[in-house]
Amino acid sequence: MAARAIDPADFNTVAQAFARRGAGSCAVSPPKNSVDLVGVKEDFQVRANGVILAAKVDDSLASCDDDGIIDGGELGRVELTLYNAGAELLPAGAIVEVHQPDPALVFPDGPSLVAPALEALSSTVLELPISIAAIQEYRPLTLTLRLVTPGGCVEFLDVPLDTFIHADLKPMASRDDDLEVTPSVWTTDGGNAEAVWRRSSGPEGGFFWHADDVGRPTDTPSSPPPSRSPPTSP
Ligand SMILES: [Ca+2]
Ligand SMILES: [Ca+2]
Repeated sequence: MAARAIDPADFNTVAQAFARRGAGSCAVSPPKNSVDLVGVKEDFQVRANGVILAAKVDDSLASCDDDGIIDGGELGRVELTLYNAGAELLPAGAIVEVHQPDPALVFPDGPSLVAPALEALSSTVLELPISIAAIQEYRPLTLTLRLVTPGGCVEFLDVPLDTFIHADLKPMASRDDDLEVTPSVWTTDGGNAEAVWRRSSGPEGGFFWHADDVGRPTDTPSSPPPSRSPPTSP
């Protein structure tokens, strides 16, 4: 990334040199602590590599209560960040779709979109309008965002996106923070904390705080709010 920022020609030369040695755009490293390199996947090509960096669902296109959650009668969007982690131009035509969507979801423009061309090591934000059919109760659900890129490293890439629909947020209504809604009362601190900690979701559903192993020493705590003792009796 630094080489490309200084001179794209140098970047291409470096990328080609890495690819000749098996570290092409689709190469996969072995586990960080591996001592036998088992798990490494070599690639001898320089190409594009589209990935979904982040995604969320909100009610921002036509909201009744501005709580960020899609309720009946509102129009929201799936917003996602598409990133080209490869060293070649990602040509226009990558497709992002909500794969096998829940019947409660409605997509006014269809459940998929076509991405524009994307330069190497650059990103773009895409959005897909979404609403819900007439339902009466709160529901958690998981969307599967499927990315298919022309000539991509894999046939398709699935990214789960946990969300919930038809709910109302009541700030300060609970003494507990189970991380299911935002904002969380937990805070992060320290250098580059936003690159280490993030609110994430898992295969079993539900949200939690996750810290990436960034491969270097960090001092970036995630902290609960200060505890408050009940007033003492005289
Ligand atoms: Ca709403
Ligand atoms: Ca609501």
